[in-house]
Amino acid sequence: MSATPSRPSAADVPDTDRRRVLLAAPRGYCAGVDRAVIAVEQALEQYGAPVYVRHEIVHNKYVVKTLEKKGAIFVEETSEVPEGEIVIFSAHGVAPEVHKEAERGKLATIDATCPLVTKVHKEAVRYAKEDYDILLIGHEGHEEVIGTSGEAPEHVTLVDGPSDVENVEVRDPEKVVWLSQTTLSVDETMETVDALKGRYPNLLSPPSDDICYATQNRQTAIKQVAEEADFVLVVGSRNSSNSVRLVETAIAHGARDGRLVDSAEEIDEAWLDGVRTVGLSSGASVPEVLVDEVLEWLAGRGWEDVEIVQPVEERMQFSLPKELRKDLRAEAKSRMSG
Ligand code: 0K2
Ligand code: SF4
Repeated sequence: MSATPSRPSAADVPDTDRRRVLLAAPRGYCAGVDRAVIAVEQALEQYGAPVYVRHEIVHNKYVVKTLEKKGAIFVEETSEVPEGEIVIFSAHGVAPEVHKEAERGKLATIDATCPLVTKVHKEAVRYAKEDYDILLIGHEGHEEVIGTSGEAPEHVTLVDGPSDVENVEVRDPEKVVWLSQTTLSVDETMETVDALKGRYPNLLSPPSDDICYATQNRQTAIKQVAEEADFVLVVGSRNSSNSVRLVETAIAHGARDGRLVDSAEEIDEAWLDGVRTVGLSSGASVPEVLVDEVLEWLAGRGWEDVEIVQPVEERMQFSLPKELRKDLRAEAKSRMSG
């Protein structure tokens, strides 16, 4: 008598063959992004369209498009904003010169710079006053680095990763401090700092971490996910430093591969050939709706089983920019007549 082969039921599928998603937490919006996006929405409600925003309020295509539909106009320079209008500065911060330009252009401003970026600006001002050479670890051309450097251009030298350390020159090796962009890889930054300390043993460190809590927490979570994930998807835009860092961190911590996608539409099914466990996270500028769409996309292809991996709790909140409590239209008009 020959045995009839029976199809395995779900309960028979060995754990190692299960298709599952490891969903990192915390992920998505941080307190600084939430505050900046709400600031634009509230300005539109309070003053009506248009409201100008200098630079992408946060580095996310979907957020920018959604706010554009509501009446926000994104520009790269304050000189593009008509006299007497309202302009919002992005979460990444601006150099003092930009505030002066806005004043010269008779603009009313709302500063949506994240308070944790402002903290780094203040550190730059303080160390410049004490005549330190400031080694700012960050990515060349990134909006935040441009803003922070602008606080003390004559004191700041940009250090773009460990390989840039050999190019650094300082006036006095005994009077050097390092600061950093808030959205870097924690591990790579420590490598850069170690290399700098090799050259300047008395290098001073910032009084508290410049890489912010949100960047650190998202990297901690993706590291844990990457230990078990074959493949990692990170939702975020290409110009979002913290989002790009999440893919790199995942690959450095065990994921075989990983990709950054703006939305579910960009996922290529071929990436998931032979993949059992997909890791999923999103950058600090990414609304949760985009993660939900990726989860739906995965569920439709057999990855229905979702486990949350949350090594750290997060509860930070910031109050809205104080300028939203004033009548800015009236203020701008009086500037024009004054
Ligand atoms: O990660 P990035 O600094 O490129 O910026 P976003 O993607 O907009 O994330 C928010 C961070 C803004 C300031 O730190
Ligand atoms: Fe602020 Fe950090 Fe968010 Fe940047 S990533 S906006 S520094 S909380």
